[in-house]
Amino acid sequence: MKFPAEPFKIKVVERIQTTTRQIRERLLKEAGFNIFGIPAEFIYVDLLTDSGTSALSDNQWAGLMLGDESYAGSRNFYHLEKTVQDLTGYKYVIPTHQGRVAENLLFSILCSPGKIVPNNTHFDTTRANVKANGARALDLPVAEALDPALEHPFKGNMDVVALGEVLRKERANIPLVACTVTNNSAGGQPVSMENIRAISKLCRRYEVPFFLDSARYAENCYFIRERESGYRNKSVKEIAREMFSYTDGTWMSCKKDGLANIGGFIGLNDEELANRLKQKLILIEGFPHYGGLAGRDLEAVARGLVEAVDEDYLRYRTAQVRYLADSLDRGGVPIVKPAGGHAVFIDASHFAPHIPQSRFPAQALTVAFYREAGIRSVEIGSLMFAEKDPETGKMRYPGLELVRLAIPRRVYTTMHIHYVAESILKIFRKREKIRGLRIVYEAPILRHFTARMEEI
Ligand code: PLI
Repeated sequence: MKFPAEPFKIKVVERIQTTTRQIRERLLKEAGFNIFGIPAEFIYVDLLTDSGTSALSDNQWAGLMLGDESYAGSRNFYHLEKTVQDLTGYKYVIPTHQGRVAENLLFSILCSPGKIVPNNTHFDTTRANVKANGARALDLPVAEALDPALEHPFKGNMDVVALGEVLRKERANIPLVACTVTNNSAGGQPVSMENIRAISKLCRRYEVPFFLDSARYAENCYFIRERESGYRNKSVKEIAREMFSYTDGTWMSCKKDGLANIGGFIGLNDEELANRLKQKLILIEGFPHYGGLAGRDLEAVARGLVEAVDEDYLRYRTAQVRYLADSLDRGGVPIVKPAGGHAVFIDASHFAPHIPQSRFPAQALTVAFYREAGIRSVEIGSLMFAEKDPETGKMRYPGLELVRLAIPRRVYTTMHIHYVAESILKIFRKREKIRGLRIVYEAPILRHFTARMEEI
C-alpha cells in the first residue's frame, strides 16, 4: 500500500453511527434526493466538503483558550496578521468570517454591470458573487482541464493566450484577474508557477490587478514542489512566498488550507483599496480586528495556517487523496486524473452513460453512494451549473459532469478511505441500476443547495 501513515495520533474521537438501508431510503425521500438535506448524524463517511471540516490540532485547541475577545486590538488579530504577512508578503490583512464574504467585499467594490472577471475556473460562490454585482464571470481553463482522463501535472492552469486576447479587447472592463489555487471546480488540480508568472506578466502589462483565490494554496504549492522543475529543494513556504509575490492580493477561505472550522481573509498591498474594504467590512462583518470572527477563531486560523504548510502533513494529505483515486482507478471507475489536492472527482458521464445530462447523472451518483454505503459526496455538474441561454432559451450544460469526494483534513483514517473505495467499486459493478432525476423545486440562484428532485 503506497500510503504514508498519518503524521499524528488521535487524542479525541467522535462517534459515527451506522444506519440501515431502510433509514437511508427514507432520508433520501425526505431530502428530495438532495444530499445537502440529509442530517449529518446519519452519514457514515462525509465527503461533501473539505471546507470547515478539518480536525483541529491540540495546538489549535490550546489557542482557542487564548482567545482575546476584545472588540479592537485583540492579540489574536495581530497574531493572524503577522502570520499572513509572513506566509504571503502582503502588507494589509483583513479578516472575514469565511471566503465568500471576502469575495462579496472585493467584488462589491471592484465589479459593476458590464465588467468581466477572468479566472481559471470560478468556484460557485465566486461566480455567484461576481454575478450578484452585475459582472460576468469568465472561465479560462486550459484545454487539458476538460479531458478528465488526461494525465497532466498542471490541469488547473489558466489559458494565458485566451487571457491575453480578453485583456487586449476588454482591458477597460476588467477590474481584476483571478486565479483559483488549486482549481477546485476543475478537479482540484494545481496551477504551475510558470502559469502564475505568465498571468502576472499579462496583468502587469495591462495594469490590471491580479488576485489569487488561495483557499487551497498550500496543496497547490506542494504540487509545484513535486511536479515543477526547479522547486524540489525549496520549502512549501518559500514556494508560497514566490507565488504570492507575482500577485496584487488574495482572498482565502481558511476553512480549507487554514485548517480551521471558520475564517477567511483578504490580503493585499494597495492601501487605498484596503481602506475601502475595511470601511465596507465594518458595515457587514465587524471591526477590522475581528471581521465577523471570535478572537479564539482568529487564533485557530493563525495556528492552522502554519500547520498547513508542514511538509509531513502535506505529503500524507496528498497521498491519502491519491490512495482513494488509485483504488478507484484500478477498479475501472472513471475519475479525473491525476488525483486533485483535496478530492477525487468521478466522471459521472462515463460512470453512468445511460443517464443524459438533463437527468443529472452526477446527482444520481451522489444518491447511489448514500443509499448503498452512507457516503455523502457532492455533485459538480448540471444541477450546479446548467443554465438557460438568455438568448436562445435552450439549456446550456457544463463540459464535465462530476461527483466530488472531498476529503476533510486529518479526519478520516486509511480504513475509512478504503471503505469508501470498496463501496464505490461495488456500486460501479451494478451501475446500470442507477436512475436519473428530475427537479420538482429549484431556487433562482445556487439551486443545487436546496433543489428537490424525484427519481425517474
Ligand atoms: O466556503 P467559503 O465561503 O469559506 O469559501 C468560498 C470558496 C471560495 N473559493 C474556493 C476555491 C472555494 O472552494 C470556496 C468554498 N468551497 C467550498 C465550500 C467547497 O466545498 O469546495
